[in-house]
Amino acid sequence: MGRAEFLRPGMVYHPGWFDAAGQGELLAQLRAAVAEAPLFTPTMPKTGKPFSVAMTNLGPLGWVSDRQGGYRYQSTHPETGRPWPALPPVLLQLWQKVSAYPHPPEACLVNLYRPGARMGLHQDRDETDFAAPIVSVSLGDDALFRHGGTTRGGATQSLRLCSGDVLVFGGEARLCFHGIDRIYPGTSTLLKDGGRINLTLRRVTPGP
Ligand code: MD3
Ligand code: FE
Repeated sequence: MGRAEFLRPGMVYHPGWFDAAGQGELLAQLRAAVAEAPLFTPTMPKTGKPFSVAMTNLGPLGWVSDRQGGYRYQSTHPETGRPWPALPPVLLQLWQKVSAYPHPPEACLVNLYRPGARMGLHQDRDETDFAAPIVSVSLGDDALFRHGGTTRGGATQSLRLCSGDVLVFGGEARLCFHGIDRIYPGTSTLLKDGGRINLTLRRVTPGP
């Protein structure tokens, strides 16, 4: 586990938070969860254009998007109609250690990037609680992550994320523009078919 670095106000980087054994345990738990809540391909509101990233969720709420309903959180999987699997203790413990927030996360969005997948610059604003941070975990192949300020079109900085890295976005970084420009195939052996998984732990509603 490396030292924490502050990359912009509210944004804390913990390189190598999870070692190889910790990454393997997390991946085994994710595989079990994906067996219950299969990956789905969200589509854009209005246009119905598919995302290049496949997704699923863990926890009481999950983020989904489709042409008809747009971006939203809901308690059930959009295809199976079943509740999302529980958040594993290791992720609840991570949140307790790095978030400085008194209530647990309600959602863990799981993003799977196969080679060529990307995520354009965006803000995360579908939650009603912006006081809580968002905590991200990277697994698998390296990725080029880009982050900027809270207005579109401002200067951005890039950071190459590696398997096991953790990022925390609180304060003014909670509403920063961010995205994934590219995946570097073959840079990790964690996923047998390659690719990258990103987890984001989120508080969706204000705490009780
Ligand atoms: C900064 N995911 O799921 S993780 C997302 O790697 C998302 O899959 C990217 O953007 C990924 O919404 C980036 C880093 C991240 C995630 C959420 C944030 C940075 C954030 C929310 C607010 C501010
Ligand atoms: Fe995001």
